[in-house]
Amino acid sequence: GHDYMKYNNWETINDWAISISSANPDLISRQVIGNTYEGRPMQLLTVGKKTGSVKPAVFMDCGFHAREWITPAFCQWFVQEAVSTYGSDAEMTNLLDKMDFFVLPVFNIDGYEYTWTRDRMWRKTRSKNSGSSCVGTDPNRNFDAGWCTVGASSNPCSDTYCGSRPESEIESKNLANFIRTNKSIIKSYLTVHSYSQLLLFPYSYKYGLAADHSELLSVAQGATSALRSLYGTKYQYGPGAVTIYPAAGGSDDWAYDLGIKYAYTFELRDTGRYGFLLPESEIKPTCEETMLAVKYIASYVVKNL
Ligand code: 0X9
Ligand code: ZN
Ligand code: ZN
Repeated sequence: GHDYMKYNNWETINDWAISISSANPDLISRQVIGNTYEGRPMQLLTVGKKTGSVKPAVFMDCGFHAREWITPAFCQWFVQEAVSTYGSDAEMTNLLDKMDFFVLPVFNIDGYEYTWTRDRMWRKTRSKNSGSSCVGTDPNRNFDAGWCTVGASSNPCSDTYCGSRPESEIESKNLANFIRTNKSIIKSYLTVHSYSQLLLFPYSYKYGLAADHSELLSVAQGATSALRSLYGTKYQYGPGAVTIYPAAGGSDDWAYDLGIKYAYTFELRDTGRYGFLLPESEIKPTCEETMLAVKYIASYVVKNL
């Protein structure tokens, strides 16, 4: 069964998405933004008080890279914490009254399922590549942002294969189509990865600074200090190219260049002791501290509309 303090497989997460939305009809609605390559439904939850008017929104996805299991756990935690603290936590109540969170708990569902059944360290999608026996594309090299120019490979056997063209992956296309359609209301794009304890913002496909660099930097500083306030977990922050490595085709840079200013990539715990194999005992503290950073960014966004 479903447990917020354990890693849940795709079937359990899918059932959870359906049941938590039907149990909270005033706060959650659910839609499928498309199917994956292998035909699984990409469930998107809209979390926010239903007011009858159009609200600004934060889009957040988890599970881009299949083996980063703490990240779907965080998206599930976020949804549960949102509905259970609405009406008691003043900050969450204000956020859900004034905005919506679009939450995609698992982006790369086929890859995630593969890590449960075949190969725990799988990263990419599970699509076939023509002319190669190697499977999958790195979805975070597959977006139209300096596509395949740096930090990405054109070899289908590479873990950072950029795909045959931007949005060659149906999962990328489904996400990009949803964001393009809702671009006027989406004020922030958050994409959750692991591991390394970083909060990254554009650019990663080039060294040049984003037009909003100083504001992105100061919001990142605020968010990481909120995160650290709970258990002392230290996060580094800065533009992706200089803080982690140059890498083109990421969804954060793509969203930013589309006009979504507050575009951030989280790299959750840890710094390498367990890496992708983060023990289940760290799910709760990781999620609780990350909540503070996400709430900080969202509160900044609502104050600065
Ligand atoms: O390389 C990535 O896609 C991310 N790191 S991970 O270890 N989770 O694979 C970092 C992404 C930073 N943003 C861009 N490169 N656009
Ligand atoms: Zn990742
Ligand atoms: Zn909590």
